[in-house]
Amino acid sequence: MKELSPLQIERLKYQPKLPSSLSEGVNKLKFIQGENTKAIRDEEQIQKLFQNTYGKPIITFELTGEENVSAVKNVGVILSGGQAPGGHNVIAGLYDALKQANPNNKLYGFLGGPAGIIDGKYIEFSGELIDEYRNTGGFDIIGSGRTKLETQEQFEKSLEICKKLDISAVIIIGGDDSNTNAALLAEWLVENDTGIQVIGCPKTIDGDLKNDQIEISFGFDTATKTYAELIGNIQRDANSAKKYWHFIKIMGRSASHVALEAALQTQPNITLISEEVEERQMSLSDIINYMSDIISQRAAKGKNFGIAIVPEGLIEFIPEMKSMIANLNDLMGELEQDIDFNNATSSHEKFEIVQNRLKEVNSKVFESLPALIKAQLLMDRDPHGNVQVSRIDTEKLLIEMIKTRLKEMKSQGEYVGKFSELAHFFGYEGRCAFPSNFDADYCYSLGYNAFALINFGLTGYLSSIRNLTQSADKWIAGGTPLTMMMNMEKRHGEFKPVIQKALVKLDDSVFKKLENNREDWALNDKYKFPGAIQYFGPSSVCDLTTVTLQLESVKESPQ
Ligand code: FBP
Repeated sequence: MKELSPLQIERLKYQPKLPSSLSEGVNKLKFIQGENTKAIRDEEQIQKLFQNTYGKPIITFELTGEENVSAVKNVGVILSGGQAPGGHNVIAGLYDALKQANPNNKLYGFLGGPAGIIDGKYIEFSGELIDEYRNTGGFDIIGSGRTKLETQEQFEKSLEICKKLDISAVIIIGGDDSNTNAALLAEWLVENDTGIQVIGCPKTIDGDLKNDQIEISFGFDTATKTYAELIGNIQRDANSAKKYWHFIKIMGRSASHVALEAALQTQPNITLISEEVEERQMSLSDIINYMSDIISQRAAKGKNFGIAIVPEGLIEFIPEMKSMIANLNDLMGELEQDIDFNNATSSHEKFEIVQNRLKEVNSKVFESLPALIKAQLLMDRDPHGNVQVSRIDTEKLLIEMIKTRLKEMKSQGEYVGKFSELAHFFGYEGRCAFPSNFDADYCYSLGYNAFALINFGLTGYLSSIRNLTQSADKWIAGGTPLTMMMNMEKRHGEFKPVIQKALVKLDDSVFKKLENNREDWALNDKYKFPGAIQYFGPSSVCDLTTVTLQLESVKESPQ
């Protein structure tokens, strides 16, 4: 018998809230069809690749007085990609809706991510198992993985296991890459006349799976609140001891939504935003100068301490780095086959081979980096071809370069302070936290709604719950066609259909809020202390959504 903490015991009892349209179960729903949709870009190519699932209408559910009878439907679910708080509630919502529709329905969980459906590894969920995981963080109920589901052979194997278990729908809970997989699988299953449906659920702490229809991916709320709590605590410590500069790298593979949200909640001295660095074409030395100037201005006021937030994906947005990493990514495949590279006995030898094979301009950039960063850049890519930025110590790179710059400034009489630094990385600390009330409710609703989409025979849709800054009863449930979010992008050297990542927009109110305040926050200590996520207490604290969602829902310029 597992021992539970007092909070675990209390959270198991929490009853997540549902939109009022879903509150009477899935048998009393009707769906309203919007207009047919188009891909966000490259319409023609996407339409050609998704001939059966392209261009479907947006769906909204409404309550109806009539009761529909649901046929028996077995469903399989996959957790895909990085953990995000609330995944277990998606499964709980799905399970409850499925059993409510017809107690003979069965829910299967594929183990270890998409690999589970390919390898035929699964469990059947029971009510007891689901009850153990309600409102808990993590994906440990069935595990997750990053296998890319895209080949004919993988699809055939998936079909085989679905047939064996009499599964008529598969739910893929994942981010942009995983939902791209969902779209491909949905298309293949229709093309092959299998009758099996595929529905996606928008997951990722990164917050970059969003658009007009998907206001936010789940997990962003809890993860950012967790990081903001930790940053706030560090700010108090820094402001008490007044002796350290804390450099905090914040998770979020490409987009800086997580760093931006955490910064808006805590008001640190420096916040870098990768998208701004790219748009303003800031070189690494521009960034170092910007940060060193703030450090020096604070030192002139006697403040040899501060907080700097660094988004995890920064390195890929610095123009000279971006070009070098793209060149390196293309080279990685060749290097895997390269005898000299594979036989090299020291890192130094490997670096030399890489330098010789990169284009001259990129080679110089690579050469200028510390050995630690060079080695990290040469680590394996993930199955989708992404550099694993969570494993690159960008914050340490910045610290080393700032130290050199401050020395220079000191020698020229431009800096009078003392620089003692500490590096942190907040990522894994937030991905499996107990979901906030928002994420617990949102995820449960996403799962519940996913079954409603299945029940109406839909496929190639993302479960969508909108109007999220309102109370849960006013949330709008429905479905967004996956092809609507797609465009063509280069992956592993080839153009492929993918769901477009939503990056931070510099003309948006969320970034403007930082931009309008950052000078003040840099020199005057305006630290905010959000504290721990509250699960019980006033709704103004417990059910509060993120600053990002609030600002995006208002769409007017903030102060
Ligand atoms: P997803 O896009 O799969 O949700 O993953 C998000 C993320 O947490 C990123 O922020 C991070 O860069 C990456 O996963 C880390 O990957 P891993 O879990 O494989 O270490």
